[in-house]
Amino acid sequence: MSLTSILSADAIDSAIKDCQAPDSFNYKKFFQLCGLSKKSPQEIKTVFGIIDNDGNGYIEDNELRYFLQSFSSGARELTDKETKTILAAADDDGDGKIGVAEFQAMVLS
Ligand SMILES: [Ca+2]
Ligand SMILES: [Ca+2]
Repeated sequence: MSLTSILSADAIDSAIKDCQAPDSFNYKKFFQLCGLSKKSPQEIKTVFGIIDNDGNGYIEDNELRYFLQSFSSGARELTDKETKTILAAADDDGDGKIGVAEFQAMVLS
């Protein structure tokens, strides 16, 4: 399963280009630009599974760092500040990682 089966390559491109500068990542804008915020909860779950690289059911710090690269292999890594911002926004139960329901809520927020 690849992301381009859910999102258009063009939309991913423009979402990645919009946050090329370090610390310019805005998750709301990114999910809108790449089209994910218009997808079904099931499709968002599939995308979650791609970002959850080790498949343990959570997106953790180290996977968040490579968040953009899950969408496009040539993209930059997220900065510490950016990963902390995403975690703070998504981690409702405060366990320091993002579960699938938390991810769906963040994307659809
Ligand atoms: Ca994981
Ligand atoms: Ca959590």
